[in-house]
Amino acid sequence: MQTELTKLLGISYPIIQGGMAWVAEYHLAAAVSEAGGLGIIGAANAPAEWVREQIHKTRELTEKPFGVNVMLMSPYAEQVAQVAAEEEVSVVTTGAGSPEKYMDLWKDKGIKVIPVIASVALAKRMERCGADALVAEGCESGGHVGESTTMVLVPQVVDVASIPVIAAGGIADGRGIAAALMLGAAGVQMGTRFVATRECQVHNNYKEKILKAKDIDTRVTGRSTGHPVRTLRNDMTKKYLELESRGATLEELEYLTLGALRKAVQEGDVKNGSVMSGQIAGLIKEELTCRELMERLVRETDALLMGAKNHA
Ligand code: TUI
Repeated sequence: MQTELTKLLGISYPIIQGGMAWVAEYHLAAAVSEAGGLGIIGAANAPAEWVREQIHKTRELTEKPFGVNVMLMSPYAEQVAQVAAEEEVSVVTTGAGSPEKYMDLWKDKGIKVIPVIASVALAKRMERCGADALVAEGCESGGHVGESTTMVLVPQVVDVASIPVIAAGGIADGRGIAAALMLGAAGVQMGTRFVATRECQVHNNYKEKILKAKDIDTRVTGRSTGHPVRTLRNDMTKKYLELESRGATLEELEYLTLGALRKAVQEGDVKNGSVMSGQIAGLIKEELTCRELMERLVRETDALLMGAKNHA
């Protein structure tokens, strides 16, 4: 399973964990890195000092490389960007915007910068301004989504990029990983699959909702506001989508989602909270430790790649 990505990052397997808001904290990040992938702390809307503390706590649990995801719409993005540089984390990934203005700050510290992008145009811009790799994230993913699916986005990004491309969105097993590699990706990023792991600290109701989800159970809210977000369907999405179709104001809609992710992740309110999840939740049937999961993913992928070789 050695690829350009494992070489670039100094990791054993080309599998990175998504920097999920409220979910990707130090227990999970350290466990993924210890299992041979790349763990990532999701800064989301958290203050910079919380992020610094998370970095220190991760370092107490692992000596392996890990990363920080900077959510560019956060009011603290600037300070979080500074903390990532000061702490000289191995990798920074970014989401929900363009990280151009922070590029030199990170590159000067030797940090590998991997923007998450959802379009070919942004992929080109990111390579031009010095990105080391790209995560091409299809709209099957959970949270803030773009327009194109993974199947459509990844090969088009691969065709214009000369840096490694990491596929994300809709991947949760060896079949997905092998398919991503066939599309030209050098690795994958998975989010939802890592939520259903033992080391992930989300409320048990959140994990159960993912394990029980069926193929058609996600919804995208906020298309009308320009902030489309994919979550598992519940009372909140029902109300939101009704209001949205009636042309509700931004204030009314924001009221419904205010603090909704925290409510689901920490309080386990999966009825009124925002249970961000990718469409692949329907495929996920059991909670595993990160090490069990990683071993299974590698075994499944290797078997498929071996089969492809024997057929050639
Ligand atoms: O960022 C994500 N996923 C996220 S961020 C997040 S926190 C949040 N919660 C509620 C509302 C909004 C955010 C939850 N999930 N994925 C990476 C990603 N980035 N997907 C799409 C994009 C993206 C979108 C627009 C990247 C850049 C962009 O515009 C760039 C420009 O041209 O300025």
